[in-house]
Amino acid sequence: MTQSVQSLPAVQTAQPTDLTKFADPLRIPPTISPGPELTVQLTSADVQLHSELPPTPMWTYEGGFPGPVIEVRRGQRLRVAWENRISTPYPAQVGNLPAITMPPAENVPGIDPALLNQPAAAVPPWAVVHLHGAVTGGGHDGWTDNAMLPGGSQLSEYPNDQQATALWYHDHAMGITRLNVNAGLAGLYLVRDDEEDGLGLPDGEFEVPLVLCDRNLVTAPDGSLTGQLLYKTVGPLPFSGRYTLVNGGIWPHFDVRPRWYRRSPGTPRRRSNRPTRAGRTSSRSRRANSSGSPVSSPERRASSCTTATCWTTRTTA
Ligand SMILES: [Cu+2]
Repeated sequence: MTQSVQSLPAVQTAQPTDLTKFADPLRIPPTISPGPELTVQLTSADVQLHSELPPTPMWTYEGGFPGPVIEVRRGQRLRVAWENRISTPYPAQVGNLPAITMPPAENVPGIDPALLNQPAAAVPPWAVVHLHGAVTGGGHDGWTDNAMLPGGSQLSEYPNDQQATALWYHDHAMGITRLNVNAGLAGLYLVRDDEEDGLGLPDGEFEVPLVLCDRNLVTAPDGSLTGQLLYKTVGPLPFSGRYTLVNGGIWPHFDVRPRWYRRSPGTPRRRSNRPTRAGRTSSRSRRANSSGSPVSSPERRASSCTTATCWTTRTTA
């Protein structure tokens, strides 16, 4: 890992047919405001990540990527039955590159079939749901060994007795968490409370849930994108993919009005699959946005408001 950048071997950097940036509108995942009990099914689904791509086979919560936003009040005890109804093999290709290159080859779509990790791609739909950041009992925490195969269910009770916050639920299965989250098993979970209500933050259509992540894609022999996900890493390094997704769409745009908005971000973060909470729009986040790679600090507890000046937005009257 002490190799200098200059000494790294060069790689083929020509991009195959690529996708038009900001062509598709931002999707907003549905919000569920449950009563005391809720059933969420893990299902196989084809998801349209970009209008120029064929649908992408994924493992999802309730057929969407990200899954539905689950919204509760502080102190609202919620029992969730997470039902594994996944019916397809692992939907992504998995491969590992032997060496670090510059520019990073793991960001390039496609992979040499000789580098595919066939055992990894053959993982069964063995899943367990963890509500990241929730104050909950150990028996309901989605421990990594307590995974379920298709036909099984996980029953978890969440007291939600904690400050208003944006959490995320995601897969947590021992040894394959990264693969399962990459396949689409992630969603937002919002805890509301009276203190938050009193802040007068933008709400309704002006509070926008944002789930940020990146992914890579498989290519056909002619270089075109097939739509299938590609989990390609180099050595022991974390995943990093070429395509930035917001709410399950690659490089979307968002039409806004010239006023304050509140973001409710959380995410399978691009490198570590950790969640984020963005603070006020900062020079750092603006720089990140202008490079096309939004990266936020993990698990910040600040409120998050921004004016409609971000590059992903288009102002309308
Ligand atoms: Cu987590």
